[in-house]
Amino acid sequence: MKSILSETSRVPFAAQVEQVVASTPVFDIHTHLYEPAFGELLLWGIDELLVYHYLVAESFRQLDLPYEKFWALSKTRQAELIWDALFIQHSPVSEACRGVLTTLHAFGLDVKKRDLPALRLWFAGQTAEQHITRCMELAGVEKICMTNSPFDELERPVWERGFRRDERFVAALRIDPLILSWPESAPRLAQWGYRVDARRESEKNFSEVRRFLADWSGRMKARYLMISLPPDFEYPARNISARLIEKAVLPHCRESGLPLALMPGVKRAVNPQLKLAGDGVGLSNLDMLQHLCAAHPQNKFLATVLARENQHEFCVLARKFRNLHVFGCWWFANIPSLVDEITRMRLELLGLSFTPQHSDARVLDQLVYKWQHSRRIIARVLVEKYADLAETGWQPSRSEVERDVKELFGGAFERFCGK
Ligand code: RAT
Ligand code: ZN
Repeated sequence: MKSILSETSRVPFAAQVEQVVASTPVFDIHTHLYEPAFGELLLWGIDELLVYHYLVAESFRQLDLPYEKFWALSKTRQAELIWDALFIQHSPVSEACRGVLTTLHAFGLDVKKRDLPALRLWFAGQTAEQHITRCMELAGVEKICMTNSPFDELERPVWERGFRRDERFVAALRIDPLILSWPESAPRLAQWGYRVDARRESEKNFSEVRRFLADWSGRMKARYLMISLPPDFEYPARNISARLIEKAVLPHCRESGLPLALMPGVKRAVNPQLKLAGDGVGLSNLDMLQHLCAAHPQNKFLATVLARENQHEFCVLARKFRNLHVFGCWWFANIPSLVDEITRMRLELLGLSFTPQHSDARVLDQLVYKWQHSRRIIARVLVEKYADLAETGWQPSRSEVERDVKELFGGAFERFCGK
């Protein structure tokens, strides 16, 4: 892979650290990408890059168009409007805009021409299969974890039919609807043959939910289970969400040895007119995470928090609980200024026992920019940390640096999951 790091530093071994960070393959532990068997669910190409929901939110700040009119347009037309509003009428300085350009540039395309039709022409000449290989190579990604939901109407039939797995992709079982919308999810489980009754809480309900989780974990060969949570989520609590976690999800995770990934801080549909782009962030009460880790030492928790103001408390919590693995700078936290601050804080408080980044890519091509941008910052922070050590006379050897970066890029995660 081509080195993406241009900075030379005062530190003699900086170039070596940058080179190791640029070339170490990464396990991307949370994305919204799909393996090829899912066909059109795997998004790629220039129009998908432009209609990414991060850019939709930004473009509405520039457009006067009513929401409904925008949504009634074809994807091609939406992409053109976003291109014009965010790249032509203004300089594309936001992180999500810059990302599109980083990606195109890495493909060898000339961005300065500002020529959308020419870009479309280039993408029209690619196939999904060759594009997967190209994007993974340019990003230095060796394995991709998907986000897989049995509640998704398009995705479920593919799993039910069965298919030959692509070794580059692994699955994570996403269960937001099960936990957060039980009254709507229970009838669906019942329809699928699980004997649950949303009107009455019973041991039978919980054991059937466990059976559902076991069936789907097995079918997907899931690496972990995952839920995103609102800022005010409480645990323990006398509500069905907390009870389902306690009585079904955690026992299933213990039995199967799978971690539970928690992502607190998202306020869903703050502006529903923006659809997928309409979610916001709020400060979470992390007592729930503390209680979960303390009350369930036999369970493994992966977590990332959305609010900047939660990051310090979160790191301190991870120092207290070895059944908690910190990962990624998530969504609104995945901007250079915060990735720098958060990665620095984590190294200072947790050493190398965490996973600094995941891409959250929804469009295949985004792997390229998300990883190029993150690698650059991770390298810069590591160089500084090694430089601080060097002042004491402690010089890291190349193999030590390689070992450390492997830890950060999937090693620590795999070990945590395998324990
Ligand atoms: O980052 C995103 O694309 C968000 O829309 C969410 O998907 C978030 O990452 C999530 O997994 O809930
Ligand atoms: Zn996500």
